[in-house]
Amino acid sequence: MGDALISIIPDMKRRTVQAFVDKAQSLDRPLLEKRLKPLSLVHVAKDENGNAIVTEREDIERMPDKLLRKGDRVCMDFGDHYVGHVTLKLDSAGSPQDAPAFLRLKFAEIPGELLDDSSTYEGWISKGWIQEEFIHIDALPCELKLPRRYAFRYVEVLAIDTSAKFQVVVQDAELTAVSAVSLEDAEPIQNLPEDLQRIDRASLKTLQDCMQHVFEDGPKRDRRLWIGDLRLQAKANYATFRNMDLVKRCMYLFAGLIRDDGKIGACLFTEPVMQVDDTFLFDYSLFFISILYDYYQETKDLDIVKELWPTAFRQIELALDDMEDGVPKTENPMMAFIDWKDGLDRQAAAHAVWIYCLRQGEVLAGLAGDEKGENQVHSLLSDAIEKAVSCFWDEEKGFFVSGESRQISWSSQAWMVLADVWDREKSRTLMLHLLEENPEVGVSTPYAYHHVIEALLHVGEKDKALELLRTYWGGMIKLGADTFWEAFDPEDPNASPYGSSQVNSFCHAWSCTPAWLFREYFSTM
Ligand code: RAM
Repeated sequence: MGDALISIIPDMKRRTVQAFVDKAQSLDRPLLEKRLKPLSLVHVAKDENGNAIVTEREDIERMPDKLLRKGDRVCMDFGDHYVGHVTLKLDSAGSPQDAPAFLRLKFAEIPGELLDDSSTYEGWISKGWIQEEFIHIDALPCELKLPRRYAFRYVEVLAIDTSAKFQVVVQDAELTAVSAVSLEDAEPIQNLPEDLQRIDRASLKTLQDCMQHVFEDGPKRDRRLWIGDLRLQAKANYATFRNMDLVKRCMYLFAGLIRDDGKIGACLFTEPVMQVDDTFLFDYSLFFISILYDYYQETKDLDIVKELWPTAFRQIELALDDMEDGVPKTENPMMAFIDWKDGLDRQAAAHAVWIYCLRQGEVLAGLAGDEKGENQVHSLLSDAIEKAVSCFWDEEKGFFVSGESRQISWSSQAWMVLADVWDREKSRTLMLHLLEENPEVGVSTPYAYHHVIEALLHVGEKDKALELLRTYWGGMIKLGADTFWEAFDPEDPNASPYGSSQVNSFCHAWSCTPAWLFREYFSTM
């Protein structure tokens, strides 16, 4: 299990900048709704490699003929991943219903979740995330309108018990799927080979299903706005759906819901009340700068830069509290996020994020006409670049090293390349050296893989980038993914940052980036 990210600050003081929250609220739009029915009934079992697969399909018309006795089940397949609200039409058959029908409902993004046993769950985040309901129904027939919103493709109804006298029948099911965008809104891409088209489709679906009233990280879990995810989603959205208002809304939410000293949180809640979480991450707070910078590059909206630059600049000032002698402090191993990789030393990568964001901050300060801020950022940047070399570069090894253990990791190299610490040629050599040496501390999420691939593209290594993208995201497709997962280790199908893959999200925002990379770098294949 990796490092847990649990932050509890009981006396944290929050500040609301009402004007920003009001703007965010004015940008909230009703979601698009689509009504759908299940397409077939399925049976799921493990194949010889231990992967859960659909082994049998039946016509959905046969569902009302299935009379469920104790221990019987039906599993509906909606044909694709969706996010939405479900209503089941249930009935009874046989003699009068002389006892409550006791049912278990499971909602699964991938077949594997149907075979999971939630009673064995022992991860470090809440079991409440497992999409499973235990329900007693006193009187059949009934229309069961489920109160939660689910993210799923499959719905299983198991009759835990009926009685010797009656059986349960699932007559029908209906889903109202919701999203801020429709797949048809996405900028199409031509000439992609078949396997990449499939990756593109799943990336778009992932992004679509995460775009709700905010950019959610995952519609199964955590169903909230995380800034590191937002940064990648916004970029992918610019290349595809181009829903600018949703990005703008999320920026105003982060700027409007802050710690009392102006610090932006790692994530925020919009329900039941709007509030910033008491979790802060060095890289995530700084990414506010990056999101504003990218938004400006897309829209050339100078007004919002002027309006939000002070909030962005404050992140730079406050980041200094987490630094010592010009580099990020190391006492808290989860001070920055970077990746879930077990044992990852995050210091060097965090320092690189600092440089990356300072570069963008310098541009924003100039655009906002903040000369003093621009000078300050400029001098911080020169110092940071110098420190990157003096504290983290190991000339002999030809790698950036991190922390006291002088750890060599993939993420440290990728981020230092993205931060342009070296010129392009030297960065290219570094990336090739990384692929060749393949240091042990690799990457464990599509989030971190993305940054390695972006670093390869940044130094012009398109073929190598594509190869990695193809095998990694293609690996999920081979395992039947309709949408891309939060965590994927090709060597270990059960990998999870949380101690159990039962709570993993299989439609996760930060995995949607191939749709952007294809359009930006590979549109003329
Ligand atoms: C998890 C979520 C989210 C991510 C944070 C750091 O809770 O997966 O996407 O941004 O961790």
